[in-house]
Amino acid sequence: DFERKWWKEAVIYQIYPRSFQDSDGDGIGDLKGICSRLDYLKDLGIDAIWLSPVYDSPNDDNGYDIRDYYAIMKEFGTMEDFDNLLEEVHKRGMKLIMDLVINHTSDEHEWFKKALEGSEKYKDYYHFADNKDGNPPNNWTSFFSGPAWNYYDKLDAWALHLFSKKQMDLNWENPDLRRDVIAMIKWWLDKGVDGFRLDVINYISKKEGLPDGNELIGQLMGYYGVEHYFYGPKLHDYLKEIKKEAFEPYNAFTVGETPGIGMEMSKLLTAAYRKELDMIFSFDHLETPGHSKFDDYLYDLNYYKEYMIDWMENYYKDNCWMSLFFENHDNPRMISKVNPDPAYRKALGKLLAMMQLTLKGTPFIYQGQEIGAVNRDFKSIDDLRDVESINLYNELKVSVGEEAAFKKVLCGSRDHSRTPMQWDASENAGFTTGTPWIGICGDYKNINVEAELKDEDSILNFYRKLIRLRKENEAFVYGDIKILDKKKKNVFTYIRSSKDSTFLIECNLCQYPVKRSTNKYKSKQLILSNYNDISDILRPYEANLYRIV
Ligand code: ISL
Repeated sequence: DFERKWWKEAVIYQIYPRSFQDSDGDGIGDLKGICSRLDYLKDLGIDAIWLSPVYDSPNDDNGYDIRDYYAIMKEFGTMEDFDNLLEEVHKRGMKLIMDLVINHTSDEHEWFKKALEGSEKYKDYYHFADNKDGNPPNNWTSFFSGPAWNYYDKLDAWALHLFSKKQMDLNWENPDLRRDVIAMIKWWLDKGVDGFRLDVINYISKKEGLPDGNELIGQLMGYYGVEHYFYGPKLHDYLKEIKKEAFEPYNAFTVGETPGIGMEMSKLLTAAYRKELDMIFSFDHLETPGHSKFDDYLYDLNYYKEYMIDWMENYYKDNCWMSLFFENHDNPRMISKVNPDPAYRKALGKLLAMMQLTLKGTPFIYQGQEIGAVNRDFKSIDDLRDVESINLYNELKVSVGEEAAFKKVLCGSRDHSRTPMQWDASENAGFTTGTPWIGICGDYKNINVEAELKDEDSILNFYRKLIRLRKENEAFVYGDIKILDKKKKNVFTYIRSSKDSTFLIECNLCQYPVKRSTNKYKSKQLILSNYNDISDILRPYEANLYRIV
């Protein structure tokens, strides 16, 4: 039996503010724009909104490089706009979750500027190391290409950045830094925000002395040093401290972004009695084994099934609660990863919705996912904006040439999911009256919110129906889950049940017809399907939801 919590029952929607809705014609989404779309989200059935960072930032990594935690990015509006947004969200009975980027700050943050001016106090807020022989202090590499160290002439010292050259890692060993971060979190909680998504929170504790990364691990992963910080020695201590000092007194919700953590460590981060985080994002289901994000391959949903069986059966045992997601602002669109053939877009988009909203856990829908958005047809590197993509391109082109480099970058570029939200068929898809900061997807005339709302059979309306069903039936939230025919390839069948109802879900995970295995359940009533009728075989990506009567 699970303790009831609003965030277990909620359907959460991620907004990437830069690309959601522009209100002033500068081509960049903003807070007023978000405000104008709240009724759409409420109507969809959304309970809580997670906003990617809206703090003041020079935008080297679109707001994940924060210059001032106490100010709003000027392109997005003012603090007044933020307060107004929060009020409007609450008025509609929804909750607002902020992004908390506390592994690093921008190099333009005043702490870092003071450090560069020579302040010993603020140098200790970051990982500075004196220059010894002209080489970086260790072999760690950045996730966004090249070494993880910048050299600063004036100080004759190096400073650590796991991400871009302008995202400087904070030194969590320093109690003053922790005190300042906690005060900042409380400042936002005092405003009334309901919770946080904690950016790469599992990276905050680094192994003492910052030793060299293992050569083999580095080669295998493509990054050096990860083993010294992805699950650092003081991670649990720091999380317990923030929870006790900031989150708990406000009853604030937290979801940690924790790449590479695996199930057992996830349990240690989220088991309720440990008082660290409420949920985490585990990413291992986003690529099939042996593949990474920039590989050119198609995702086999049988792996998703395998992964989910494991988590459904083993994670919940220890009183943990799972987040369910296919997309976010760091990944290409899931439909395109599984099958880019447009003939399957609709069935596949609905199949993904079916699994995400009927498996056990809290669904996070990423903007555009609900209308079945697909990857962009970028034509050249000039169309891309993301620092990760551009750095990778520049690194790769030296060895493989421009064309091959661009092709590889396109496989995994984060820009696929960062193009503007497609609201209608008007110019610029209703996103802006100006020139969008990144090109609009060419398919917006067909794939947009207005058209999908009108079409009873659309992916969007499928989401709406599923969300409603989830709200009306506790079986989908707190109910048990039992997976059937685990070994049967290409079908994913499971039962959700609570005291008062039992549902059967059957999915075909591939583009070919497969034999159905649910005929033994005689007295069932079809509630929702991505096909119009029932046939004796399961058609490509067919997904059916029945009530067992
Ligand atoms: O997308 C990735 C690289 O291919 C991931 O490694 C990603 O960088 C990682 O999951 C951390 O993501 C978060 O922190 C980054 C930021 O760029 C991402 O947008 C954010 O979600 C640094 O703040």
